[in-house]
Amino acid sequence: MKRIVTLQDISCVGRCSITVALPVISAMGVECAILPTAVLSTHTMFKHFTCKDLSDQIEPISQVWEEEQISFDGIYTGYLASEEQCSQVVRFFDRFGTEDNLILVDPAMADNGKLYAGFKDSFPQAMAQVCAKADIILPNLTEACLMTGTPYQTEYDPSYIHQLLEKLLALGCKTAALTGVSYQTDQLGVAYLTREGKEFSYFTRKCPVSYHGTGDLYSSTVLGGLMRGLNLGDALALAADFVVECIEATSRSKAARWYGVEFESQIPKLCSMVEQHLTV
Ligand code: PXL
Repeated sequence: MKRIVTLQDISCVGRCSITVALPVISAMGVECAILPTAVLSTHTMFKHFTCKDLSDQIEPISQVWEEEQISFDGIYTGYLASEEQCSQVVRFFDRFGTEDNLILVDPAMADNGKLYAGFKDSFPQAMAQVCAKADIILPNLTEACLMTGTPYQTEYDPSYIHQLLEKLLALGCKTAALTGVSYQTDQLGVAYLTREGKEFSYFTRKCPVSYHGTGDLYSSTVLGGLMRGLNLGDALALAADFVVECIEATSRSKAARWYGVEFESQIPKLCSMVEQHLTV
């Protein structure tokens, strides 16, 4: 069985970051180790929240893992709480990254043209250093614009997306995949470009509602798919289809909460979607 480690926060309530990555990646048949970077009472969309920074744990935990010769087939990072933490994650990549393992970075820090609460304007530059070391990065349009100094637009054409992907590759990553791409009002999708010039996009129907944490759900599913041996295009497509299933299930649910997507009820479907992809 493949083993990955994810470095991101634990938001105790709110269905994002580790509370999404752990169940989803495990359900996909991949061991999911965690390195919690902070503990929050909830994610930062709530009016009040506590946050205990765990930056000082990254070095000692890494040290012990190194002594124990623990290795990972994948390293996956999401929300990081500070610029200092971005530097620590870069050091972690230098320590545990190898020729054979995969580094996936979701620079979760912004949406709809704005940084999340609590980040300074200089934060995207620190996150760009994390992206520079990745095999695959998965920013949304806002994050891509902030890291590349590109004006954020809500209307654009395929050449704008292509240029944005080129600028993301120039940060240093091997493959850049942009989420939240939409050329038609009823479609939403993902577009990627590799250093070798391979380009691909995949679109699903666009749901009329949106929920918090779907970016984390998307990245976790992509990573699980890649670890199970899917190629990147298939992993991106599987994850997009799964997120749509989760959003639709949430919008049908009378008990749904405002703060996250009800992915739990869709886990059996995820397992069969993975098996279907593997048997094609
Ligand atoms: O979903 C990304 C995310 C993760 N962790 C925390 C967040 C957010 C988004 O707001 O606040 C703590």
